[in-house]
Amino acid sequence: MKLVLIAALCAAGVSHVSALHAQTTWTVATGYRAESFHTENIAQFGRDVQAATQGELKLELAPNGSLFKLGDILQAVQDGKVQAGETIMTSLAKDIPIAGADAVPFVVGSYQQALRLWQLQRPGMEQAFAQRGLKILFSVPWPPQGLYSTRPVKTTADFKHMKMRTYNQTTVRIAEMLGAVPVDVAMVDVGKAVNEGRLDAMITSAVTGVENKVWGPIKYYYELNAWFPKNIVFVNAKNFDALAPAARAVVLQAAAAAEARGWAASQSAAVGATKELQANGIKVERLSSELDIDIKRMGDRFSREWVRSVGKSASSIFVSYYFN
Ligand code: PCA
Repeated sequence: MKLVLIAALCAAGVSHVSALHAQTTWTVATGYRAESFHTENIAQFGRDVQAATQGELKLELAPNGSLFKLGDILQAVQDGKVQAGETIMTSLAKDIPIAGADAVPFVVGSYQQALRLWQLQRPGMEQAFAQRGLKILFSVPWPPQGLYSTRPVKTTADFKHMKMRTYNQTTVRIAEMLGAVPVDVAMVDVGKAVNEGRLDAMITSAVTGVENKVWGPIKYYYELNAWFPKNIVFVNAKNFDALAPAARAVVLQAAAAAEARGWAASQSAAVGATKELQANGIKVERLSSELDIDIKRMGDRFSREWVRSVGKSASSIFVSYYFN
């Protein structure tokens, strides 16, 4: 008798709670640290969504590759193993060729140009994501990519046999063209790899160098301004479609705000980071004119290879980018 009563009370309690506060939680998996400006921006997005839906939709972050490694996040969200995620767009280039557009060297030289490229890239990306049952929420760039080195580099010959860190197809190809040895290291492991002498050079942003405290072994940073790779935040479309229409609208509105806020955060992080590298003893320099010419030539070669391998969708993005 007593047990029946308790069971009845519990059942009533549960249905009462779910009727009043139907609550959904999305976990957002990312391969970057909680302190990264990208992750902080996603956390703010989550707070905005939670506040605007009055707790109906809650976002929980799984940073640092704790749930899935960066390279596995797209598939995990696609397979419904986690509701939402963030990855770096260029890592998808093998499956979604136009995702590689933002890591073609020396096309984009400013945040304004990076935004223009994103606007041209977005429709194709949305289509490719939709085909995988995914919905894009927003995309935010890393600051411009520069070159780090443990020793001064003046000509391409200086790179021979250097261990060069890679994180996407562009960095692998550049290392190959330079005769360096490509070494794939996750962003969160860069500091350790540098300190253990596993890396002599790398192309990434000033922000990433600061976050990994690469000073000590790394002595030089050359401001290449080579490209502005973007991270992309997305959700499984089934989870998005399961929301009430008002909550869907809230998510899209908060995503648009997160995109704008993220671009501004990237820009201000970029300014502070180069100064911090300098303050920690890294020499911030320009490339020698010889190396500059050779690296630009490699960039051109990479662009040609990329457009040729991707085909029409790549050339149409670049034709619009350059001529419209
Ligand atoms: N940081 C990330 C991607 C680009 C960047 O600036 C990394 O180094 O992996």
